[in-house]
Amino acid sequence: MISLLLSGLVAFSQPTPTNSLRLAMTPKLDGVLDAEEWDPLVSPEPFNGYLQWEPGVLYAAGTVEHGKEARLSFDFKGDGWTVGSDNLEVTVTQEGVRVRRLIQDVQEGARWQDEPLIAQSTVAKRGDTDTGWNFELQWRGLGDLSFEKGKKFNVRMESFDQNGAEVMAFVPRQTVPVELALDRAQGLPEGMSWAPEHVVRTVVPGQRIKLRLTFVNKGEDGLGRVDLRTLGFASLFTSSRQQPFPTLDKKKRAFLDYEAIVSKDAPLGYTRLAAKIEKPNGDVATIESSYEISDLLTILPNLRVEKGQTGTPRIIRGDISLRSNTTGRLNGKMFFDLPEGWALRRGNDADFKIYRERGRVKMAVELVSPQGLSGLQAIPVRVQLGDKAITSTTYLVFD
Ligand SMILES: [Ca+2]
Repeated sequence: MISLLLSGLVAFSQPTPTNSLRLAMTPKLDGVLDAEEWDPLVSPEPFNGYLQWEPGVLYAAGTVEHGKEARLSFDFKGDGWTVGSDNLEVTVTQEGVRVRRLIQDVQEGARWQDEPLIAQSTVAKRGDTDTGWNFELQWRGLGDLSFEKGKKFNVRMESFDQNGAEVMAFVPRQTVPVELALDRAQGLPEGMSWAPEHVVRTVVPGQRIKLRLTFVNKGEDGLGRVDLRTLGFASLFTSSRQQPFPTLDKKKRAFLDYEAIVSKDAPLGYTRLAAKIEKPNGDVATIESSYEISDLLTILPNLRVEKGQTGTPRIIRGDISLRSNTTGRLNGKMFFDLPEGWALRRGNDADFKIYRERGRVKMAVELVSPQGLSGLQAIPVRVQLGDKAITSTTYLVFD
């Protein structure tokens, strides 16, 4: 009897995650979980869950057995699964993604509310494995839900029998806290601290980036070699180096520089530097720091749908920041590739020049939608730098 009870408890608890700090890492959404592509969060065998992000986007992945589905529970305020209206359940099956919100109703008690708009803001790719299937999920934050550095929330990842018994809404769920971060360290020796001191975190293929790690070591001496390399898809396109741990200065500080030479064929996206440091006891400490291999220019939209009646033509206003990621000057034009029926009042076919190294310009925008739109709408933005096109799609909710 006791053992039954215990195993029941175990089934409902969530193991401590590998690390609550989740790094910015861009996966390749193809249904295959490649080496160093994903950041493991939980591995209660046989379900393995992964979680990471990049600005504006959360990424999750998992390995699921045959006949099962993955269930991700997000408590965005981290104040308890049955508290507030910030609790979302995302179910990934072989067929699709379902999102529902836990609603606390004073009269009716807890109930589920489907969130089709949020489900629409996700993309899931699946692939077969020997014992089941993988999924890779992209979730673009909309409205109040923004996935940015420093965001903290609670999460639970697990798998269940497909078509299993319906879960009552009010049953509590144990979730673990996570934070969206750019840096983290594991296993640093006692008395040692570190901080990133990077001037920038973006680099264009064909150029180089210097990432500086600073250390203060008030603990024991005798740190051994350091291995510095970029992990994941960019590993083959970036330089790596090994060196002894630098000597501490009088203030017990040391600086470790990684100058990555990024080849022109390097894949775009967030990747990470890993510094592995040999400790006096033979163990290894690891520092990871995310950086972005980016296009020459980053498009940062800040648009909103003005209030109006559902289904009528709506005005979209705001601005689009264009951020140069290069040392050279840039000039080009911005376009909105919208279907017929849209009126592009301001910002379309607009010239810009960025003179300063890594400078930015802000482009004012005003668009008018055709009538009859509702739900999630894609607003595609294109920047032409001569023959080169850089595109970005922002999503707006028409209510
Ligand atoms: Ca993949």
